[in-house]
Amino acid sequence: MVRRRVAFGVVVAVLGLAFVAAGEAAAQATGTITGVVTTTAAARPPVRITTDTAACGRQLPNESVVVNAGGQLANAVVTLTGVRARGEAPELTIANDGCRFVPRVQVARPGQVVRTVSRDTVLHTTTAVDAAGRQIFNIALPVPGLTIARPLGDPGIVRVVCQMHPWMLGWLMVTSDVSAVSDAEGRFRLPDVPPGTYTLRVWHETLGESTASVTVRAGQTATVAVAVNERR
Ligand SMILES: [Cu+2]
Repeated sequence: MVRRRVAFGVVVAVLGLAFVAAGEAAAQATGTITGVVTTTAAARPPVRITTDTAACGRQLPNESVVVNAGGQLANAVVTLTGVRARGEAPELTIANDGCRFVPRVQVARPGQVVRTVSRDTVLHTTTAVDAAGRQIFNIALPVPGLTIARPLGDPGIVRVVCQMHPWMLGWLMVTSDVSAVSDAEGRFRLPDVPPGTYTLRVWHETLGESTASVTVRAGQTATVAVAVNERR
């Protein structure tokens, strides 16, 4: 009887190890895509400010194209069309900060709640508009520190505007797909991608769209360079 119990225990332990091994194999069965978005487009001249200059200053950086000296493009949205993002989406905040929306460009999941806050002493609105021109929400932020949360809707590109300051502009790419925004050096990283060959789609607010093909192998990092140039 004792021997039988011991044997049973050993079988359970072996089965347990097999499950752990299978779990690890599943976790490792994905790869990562990293890359850089580049452009031949030049940075734009600063925006001249004529209202609320006490709070906003007389000029602000023009973020419609944010490119460094090496031609590396920030604020481009990289999406792996048809590959669903895994895990929880990171929390999302749009700050009215220095009379700009910070961050300028973000990715979001359908229905995700976005928080918006003001860090300025002037009245701002955070007004989200979908591609068809319909308002998703319109929030007035009269005082610094006030935070308000609202849900986003269906997939698509959402424009964020301030009704007080026409130069203020932000973007949300609402998608269930694996996606990321390029950083100040144009870099992006897409983890947890199942092996396969994909079309990587890159969207930029003024330069338009571009695609690149990339092949992902389990446990490996695929590197891809993609250019988004001005339409002629
Ligand atoms: Cu504003």
